[in-house]
Amino acid sequence: MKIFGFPTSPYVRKTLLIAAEKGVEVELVEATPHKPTPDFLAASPFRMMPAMADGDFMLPDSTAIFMYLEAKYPEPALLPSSPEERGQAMWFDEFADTILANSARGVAFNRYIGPALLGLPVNEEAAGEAEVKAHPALDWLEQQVPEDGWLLSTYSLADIAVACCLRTLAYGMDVKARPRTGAWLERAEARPAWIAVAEKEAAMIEAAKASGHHKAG
Ligand SMILES: N[C@@H](CCC(=O)N[C@@H](CS)C(=O)NCC(=O)O)C(=O)O
Repeated sequence: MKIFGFPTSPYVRKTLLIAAEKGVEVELVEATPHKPTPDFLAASPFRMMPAMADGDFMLPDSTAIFMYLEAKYPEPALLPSSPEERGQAMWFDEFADTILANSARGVAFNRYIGPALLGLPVNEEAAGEAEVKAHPALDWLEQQVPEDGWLLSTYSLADIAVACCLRTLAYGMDVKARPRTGAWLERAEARPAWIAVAEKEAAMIEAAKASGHHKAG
């Protein structure tokens, strides 16, 4: 299975992690919305990453890809079984993908991703504005995180989506300052699937820097 994208994106990281948790082998194909290849465009008509190609079947959108993988590879389940927790898992996914991601993007892009990978100057004003918006979301999250274990009764899409977004935010600010959130994130980061994806991400960032792609913008 191919995933198109760049793993500093929380959505791309989310799909890589879901596949890794399920033991599905993935070929990560570097793709950016700015310079889309024909293959990437075929899978993602609106140039958003990630996109997936599983043989001839193509699908964009991290949550759509999650639903596909959960149905195709049901074990280990990444959606809890009760109706209540299923609803909550989708809400955490939505919270991560919209409320949290909106600020993560501004903080991470203006402090790290733009400067390190695209040759852009640090934009502290824009990063600071985004960071102010991140705090209410992080405060709310701190109240949801349990002292031990996961956001819901089992490790699920909820943990994956939120942790992936925090990982992007961490490129530009401290996301472990809140104690429950910090400890929960460290539990998530200790999972073998997370470690494997983090290694892929670090390697792709180093390769992008070394090849000078960032200078070309
Ligand atoms: N709902 C989508 C969001 C994907 C998304 O916004 N991806 C960003 C990268 S982090 C992107 O490709 N943006 C390019 C654009 O907006 O043109 C998902 O879950 O995959």
